[in-house]
Amino acid sequence: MVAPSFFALALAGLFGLGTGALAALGAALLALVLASAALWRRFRRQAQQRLPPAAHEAPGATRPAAPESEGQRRHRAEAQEARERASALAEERTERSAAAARSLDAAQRARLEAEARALKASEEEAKRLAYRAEKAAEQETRARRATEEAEAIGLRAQAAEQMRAEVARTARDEAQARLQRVEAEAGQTLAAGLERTRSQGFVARLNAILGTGRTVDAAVLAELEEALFTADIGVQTAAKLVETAREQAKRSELADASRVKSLIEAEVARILDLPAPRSLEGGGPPHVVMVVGVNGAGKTTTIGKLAARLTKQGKRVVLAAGDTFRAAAAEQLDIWAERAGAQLVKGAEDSDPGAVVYEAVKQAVASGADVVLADTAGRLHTTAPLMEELQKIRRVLGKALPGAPHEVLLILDATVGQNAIAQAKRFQEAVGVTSIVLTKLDGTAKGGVIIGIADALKLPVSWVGIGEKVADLRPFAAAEFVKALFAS
Ligand SMILES: Nc1nc2c(ncn2[C@@H]2O[C@H](COP(=O)(O)OP(=O)(O)O)[C@@H](O)[C@H]2O)c(=O)[nH]1
Ligand SMILES: [Mg+2]
Repeated sequence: MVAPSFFALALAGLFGLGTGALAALGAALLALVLASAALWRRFRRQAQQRLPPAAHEAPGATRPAAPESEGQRRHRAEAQEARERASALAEERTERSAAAARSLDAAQRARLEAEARALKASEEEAKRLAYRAEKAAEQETRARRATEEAEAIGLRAQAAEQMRAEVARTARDEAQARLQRVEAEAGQTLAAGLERTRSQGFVARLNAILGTGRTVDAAVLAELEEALFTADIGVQTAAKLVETAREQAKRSELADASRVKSLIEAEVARILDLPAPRSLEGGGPPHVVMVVGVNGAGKTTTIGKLAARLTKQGKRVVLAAGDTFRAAAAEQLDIWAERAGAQLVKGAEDSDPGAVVYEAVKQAVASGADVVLADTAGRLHTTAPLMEELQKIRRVLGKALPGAPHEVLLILDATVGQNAIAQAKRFQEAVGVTSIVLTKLDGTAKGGVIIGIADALKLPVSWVGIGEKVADLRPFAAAEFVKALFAS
């Protein structure tokens, strides 16, 4: 558009046109531009109307009508022929009637009139024939349309069926992949998970003192006492173990260090071997588990691991997102639920955790689930309100299902060492813990704390966490644990 304007200006300059003529030229150019824009729009509209129908439309919806069948064509031709005959007969009849009217001879008039009547009858007959042929053609059209419609419905049903099969196949594949993912996560061995406690913690010190083939004399006993008291097993327990060693030293003049070591090992095994209730089964159904512990101890992770374990066994699991203080907590649980194939019940952020766990138990009862795992908040554990909150949740669970919770799992982070013993005391007093899950044993040398907890609180350990994978949550067995811990 710029180029023609320049061109016009140049022309005007060249021929010395006046400003009036220049304005007229500009207006003409503008009109030309507007007209071509309108033409272009019309062309585009027409082109769009000519576009073929979209490919995603339902099958049958855009199918063109099928060409006429042989029968339809024959009936239409018959009708046409009969109509033409009728009109020829009508013409002829009109002529006869006119001739009859003109005739002066009575006999001739009577004959002509009779002929006109006969023609009328034939004409009527031809019209009836035309009508019947048309009707037959029409019926055939309707029948064909019905067949086509039925075919289209069939096609649509077939497409819907294919879609359903595809969705089911995808869901099955996803479930399979999820299972394989969970199975692929083999986890580490117990001994490897306890490596740091064994090589840097109290076992290492024990080995340093008793593993050298020394005779256990007063000096060795003093060393042992110091090592055990500064370990993470708690004062009471340390004293008990030192006493075991001293007894042995007293009994034989030349107490063998390895003998003392195995005595201590046996004593640890005895302390840890508490009668533990069966975990994750026995109550309900559904068996309701309330999971408690301070923030970051590993509650949500442990719930996820337990859920994955249970669903793998074919159990149906409901997770209750009872930690409503942290927005991310429900999300974290959501991911685990998805991964494990468990059902998640959650509320809005800051909603009443009691309401969430109540709803979860009710849904689990209604759907016939096997286990409910209820997550709880762990913040402000040193102030009364959290403990009161947990007591309330406990009561609410009992209201939702008499006898629930059937299990209260206390999650303790092994890395906090002796602090875990104090935590266990508080939770035990407030909500009555049935057993302990000791997490993060893999990341700490303070694994000895498990002995202190079992000894001081007589609380059994049901599970231990030795890593982030599903398989890294192990059912606790005292003998196996002690063997892995003291293995050299
Ligand atoms: N290494 C290791 N990390 C763990 C274990 N259990 C939990 N964790 C991690 O500890 C952190 C806190 O866990 P979370 O479940 O969110 O704690 P919650 O606040 O008690 O729910 C997460 O990063 C977990 O992955 C374990 O046995 N070993
Ligand atoms: Mg959590």
